[in-house]
Amino acid sequence: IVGGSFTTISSFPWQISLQRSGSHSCGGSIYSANVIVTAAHCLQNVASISVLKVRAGSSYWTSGGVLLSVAAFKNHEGYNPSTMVNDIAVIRLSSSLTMSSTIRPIALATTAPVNGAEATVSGWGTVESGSNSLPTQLKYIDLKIVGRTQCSSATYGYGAEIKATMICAAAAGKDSCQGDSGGPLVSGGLLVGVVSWGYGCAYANYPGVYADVAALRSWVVEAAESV
Ligand code: 4AZ
Repeated sequence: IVGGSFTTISSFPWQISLQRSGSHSCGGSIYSANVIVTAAHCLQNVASISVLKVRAGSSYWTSGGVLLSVAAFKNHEGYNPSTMVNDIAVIRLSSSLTMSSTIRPIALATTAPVNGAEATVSGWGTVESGSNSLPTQLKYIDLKIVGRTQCSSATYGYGAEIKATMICAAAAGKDSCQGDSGGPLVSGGLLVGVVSWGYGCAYANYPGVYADVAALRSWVVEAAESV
């Protein structure tokens, strides 16, 4: 998270840290007691499912809360790593989470947020473009939704790279960044986006790009039942 503030998990109890071989690699959101929503690109080239862990209920990716194993995951069948279309996945945990003030699911948006709506993104990702160190404590920023039509317009640098299952969000000097991928973009108390990609982080005219949860909602609901 670039330009963000430290926070605690009680304010973002749906946030999890997806870890690979003991290191934080991506964010994710609690969908139900045993299902996590994250980005498909976070699960590329997983050699063995045994290296994956999910930490829930902690403000720190390094310790606290609970650390669970992964029983299975499913990437969207239409995920395309070249275009980043349909960059969404579900993970089934090996045991169920116990809900508390620091662990709870977030509901999926049914309609895309309107252009200009306020939205909040959280994560343990890098605090500047190109950095290779992660903060240990959770951070967040408030952004404004940039609708798909606006995000692909000449106002910004992406043009036709913005596809039907993507939305954007931006604010001056603030952005999600590497290590925030898979994590939650929340507006009106609903999960509206999953951190997906961008040209660097917090560069002018290049908003962060998110998987549009409303557009992908029916896939998530079905995949959560069958993963
Ligand atoms: C990344 O490298 C990444 N500014 C994630 C999010 C954004 C950029 C890059 C959005 O995983």
